Order: sequence, then structure tokens, then C-alpha cells
Amino acid sequence: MLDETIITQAIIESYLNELIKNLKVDVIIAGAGPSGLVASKYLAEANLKTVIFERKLSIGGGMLGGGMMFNNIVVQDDAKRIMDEFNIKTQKYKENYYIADAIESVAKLTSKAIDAGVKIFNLISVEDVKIDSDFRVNGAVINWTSVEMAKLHVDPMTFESRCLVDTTGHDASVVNVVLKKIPNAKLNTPSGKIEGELSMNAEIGEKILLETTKEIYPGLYVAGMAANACSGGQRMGPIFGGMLLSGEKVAKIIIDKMK
Ligand code: 48F
Repeated sequence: MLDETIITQAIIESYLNELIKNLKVDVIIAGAGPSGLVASKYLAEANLKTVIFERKLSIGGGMLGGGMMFNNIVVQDDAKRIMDEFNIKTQKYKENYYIADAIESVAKLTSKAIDAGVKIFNLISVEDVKIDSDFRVNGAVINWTSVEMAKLHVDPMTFESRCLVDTTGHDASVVNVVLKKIPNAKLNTPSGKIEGELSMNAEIGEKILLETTKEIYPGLYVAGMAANACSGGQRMGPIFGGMLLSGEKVAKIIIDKMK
């Protein structure tokens, strides 16, 4: 005999318990694309309590669609070791170019992050940041994506963290909110504002990404495409090594700072 009430109660109770367990964490990551997933695994392995809020139903961001929906991805030599660490199969295409299946890549990034202890909540958007009295970021203000989509007037709720990572991709949506809502916010960029992403150059974009991955505002870090969008880096299309290395780098910066 299966009892629908028990099924419903099991879901509601366990979900709420998970939410409550994550009310106060070390690191909140906005966006479960490749850079956010990689960062989360390394942070959790360093015993930092890490949670990801992902706006969409699906996990993986732009990695899932490969290039123009041909869903294979390319990685270069520098990042091959990270593919190996996540147990993602790669095939050498030419010197310095490896291909991998986009779906396998997302599945394994996700699975290894979860195995390391990361909690991922999908269908939830980070719509604002929490700040302390010195305007340092120390949490995320979140709401159901469906509320955002329907433009319902429903107040969000707040989750506290020692720091927040914006891995929301091209939109850099959390950094944008900080600029808009914190008076005189000055980013760690040449102009103190968002420089904006530059047109495609895979070679430069991938290299510069390791410099643009950083603490961009007190308590707020950027990685992945959001980092290049903030600091005026080139876009790079469906080569993903930089995203993996950027996720690894932001985790290292945070671990060094927090330990
Ligand atoms: O865009 P996305 O994959 O970010 P990434 O890790 O990787 C970029 C590449 O996919 C690709 C590229 C490679 O050369 O340029 O574009 O930098 O994933 C970003 C994730 O963040 C979610 C969004 O749904 C996506 O899954 N997201 C965006 N805004 C929010 C958010 C938000 N405000 N709150 C929560 N999630």
C-alpha cells in the first residue's frame, strides 16, 4: 500500500529540513554552470559548507548545449587534469584539443560536487545580496524562479554566508545588483564598474579569465564568464577549460582567505 499523504509529507519535510540546514553556510554560489560546480566541489572538499542556488530547472548552464547545440565540448591541455579528476572521459582530437560529451561532463561535475558535500537547490534565483553594516556582502537574498518569472509581489528570504560567489555567466547578475543597490559600490575592476564582455577571442579570453577570477567586491567573488564580463575579458565560446580552471581558482582564493 502506498500512501500519497506520506509521499507528500516526506518531500515537504525533508526539503524544509535541507533548507533550514543551509540557512547559514560558509559559501553561497549563485549559478550551477561549469565554473560554479567545479568551485563548489573544491570548497566542500576543504570542509567549507557550500550551497549552490540555480535559477533554472536544469543544472550545467551553457555547458549542456555544447557549441550551437552540437553537444560536445572542447577542453585544452591545461584543464585536462580537471576533467580527469572528475572522471570525465576525453578524447584527444589534435595536439592541445580534447573533446568530451557535454551531458557526461555536466552529470559528472554535478555528481562529484554532490559527493563532496555540496547542496544544490534548483529553481531558486539569487535576486539580491545581504550586507553588513560596512556594506560587505555576507549572504544571498533568494526567491523561487517562478515568482520572478510571474513577476509576483512576493518577498524573498535570506541565507547567510561568509562569502558569495557569482558564477551566473554572461549576465553577472549578482555583481549587477551590488552595483545598482549599494551606494558608491566600487568593484575591483579598472573603472570600478562592470567593464562588459568583449567579442570572441578564445586564446585571450581563456588566458585572461584566470586574472579576472577574483574577489570583485568585499565578500563577493566572481568566476567563469561572469568574471570576464565584469573585467572586460573576451568571450570564448564552447571551449570549457577556462571555466574549469576559473572554478578551481576561485575556490583556492576563498580557501586561502578562510582557513
Ligand atoms: O552560463 P553558465 O554556464 O556559467 P559559467 O560557469 O560557464 C559559461 C559557459 O557555459 C559558456 C562559455 C564557455 O566559454 O562562455 O557560456 O560561467 O551558467 C550560469 C548559471 O547561472 C544560473 C543560470 O541559470 C546558469 O545555469 N543563473 C543565472 N543567474 C542566476 C543564476 C541567479 N541570479 N541566481 C541563480 N542562478
